[in-house]
Amino acid sequence: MNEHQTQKISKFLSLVLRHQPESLGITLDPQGWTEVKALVAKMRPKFPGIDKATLDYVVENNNKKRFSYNKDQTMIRASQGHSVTVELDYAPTLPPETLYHGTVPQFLDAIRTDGLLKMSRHQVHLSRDIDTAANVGSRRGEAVILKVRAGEMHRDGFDFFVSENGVWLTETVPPGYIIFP
Ligand code: HQG
Repeated sequence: MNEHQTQKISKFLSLVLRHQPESLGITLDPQGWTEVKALVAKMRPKFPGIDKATLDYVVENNNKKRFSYNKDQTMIRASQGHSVTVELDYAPTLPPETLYHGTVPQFLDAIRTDGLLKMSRHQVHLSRDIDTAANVGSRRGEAVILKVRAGEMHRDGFDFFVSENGVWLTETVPPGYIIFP
């Protein structure tokens, strides 16, 4: 399968597994899982020839490992990034002392006032390394990297979760825990 086709399928999976399952006529269970068989069948008109092996390839080779199967590979879900309500059931985890968030200059005033909010997603997305944060920010313009004092937040009672693909998630980051450049 060529790179272009893989990317098209991956983008489509992000859309239906994170944001608009109803657009394909599938449903997600409370933890965000949907049945592989039904998904493949419903994708076939748009992606002729698609089968479970195609999905295996996309799940395995997606650059951010955005999707995962359950144990017996009958169900699939997005590992993070949802705007629909899901309970991802990741266990609260001790974060590193510092996490990073990449954003852009035009949001800084609002972030100074309100902190980091989840906006349309399910949680605020943070990363362990600066490079990832820089990439996330640069999707929208000139990236600005914010440092988040995650260890201190945790000691103050905030919960952190790490998704199956290594993204750190939390409900909100009040401005006092953010170090601005
Ligand atoms: C900003 C992609 C104003 C925030 C990425 C961000 C990531 C505020 C935007 C994942 C704000 C939300 C998530 C406030 C936060 N006022 N703006 N108080 N608080 N913001 O896309 O973190 O490719 O929902 O800085 O790589 O950019 O989809 O979040 O700029 O991992 O897998 O509001 O999405 O992954 O944007 O990106 P997003 P994000 P995927």
